[in-house]
Amino acid sequence: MFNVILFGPPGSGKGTQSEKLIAHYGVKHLSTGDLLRSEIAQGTPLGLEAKSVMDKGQLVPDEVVIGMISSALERNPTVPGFLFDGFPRTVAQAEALDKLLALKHTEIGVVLALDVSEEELVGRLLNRGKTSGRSDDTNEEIIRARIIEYKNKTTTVAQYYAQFNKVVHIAGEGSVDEIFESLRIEIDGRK
Ligand code: B4P
Repeated sequence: MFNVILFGPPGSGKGTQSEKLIAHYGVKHLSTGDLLRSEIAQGTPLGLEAKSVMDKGQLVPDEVVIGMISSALERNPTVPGFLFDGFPRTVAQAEALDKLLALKHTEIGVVLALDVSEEELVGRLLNRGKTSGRSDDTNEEIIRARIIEYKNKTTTVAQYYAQFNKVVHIAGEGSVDEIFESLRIEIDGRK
């Protein structure tokens, strides 16, 4: 089993590249953003709580997302690997993930970090907001709050995995296919 974390700020291309990686490698995609939006769409109590936090550009509490990932791992015992997209976003989430994977006698193979400038991120997300129907993409203030939340709470996740030499930085600007090619080379070199 080879497990990958796709890491980067909001709008860096995690969701976009995940689609290509799933098609190429057949891995199981676990996006906490998608899982949370599904709870919101179903109007569950968890979804209602998450929506109020996400609409401010803030992170949903660790215990909520760790619980969602733990259940998702249990539901998929036989996949060839997991692709974590938008998770972990805090060091507490990263430590919890390592423990969950250790229980399954596996670990993170590589953390692929997409580097994109702040102005490019804001432009991409405002552009997506025109059609996505996502309330957290339509307001520049909320988008910038998400980027600040990333800098304050999520960049430390890369430092956490760097101590195990698992982080590779990838230029996240350019065509979607060029970026996918860079990701593919890194994964194939480590599997
Ligand atoms: P997520 O759903 O994870 O979404 P994201 O970070 O906004 O976007 P992503 O990075 O996947 O988007 P992409 O670049 O592909 O999180 C949303 C919210 O959920 C968070 O703010 C938080 O509140 C909550 N949440 C999620 N996980 C959590 C966790 N673990 N803990 C706590 N809270 C959590 O797409 C952006 C746009 O760029 C698209 O329009 C795309 O077409 C475009 N694009 C992509 N690649 C491009 C390229 N190469 N060139 C030009 N445009 C490109």
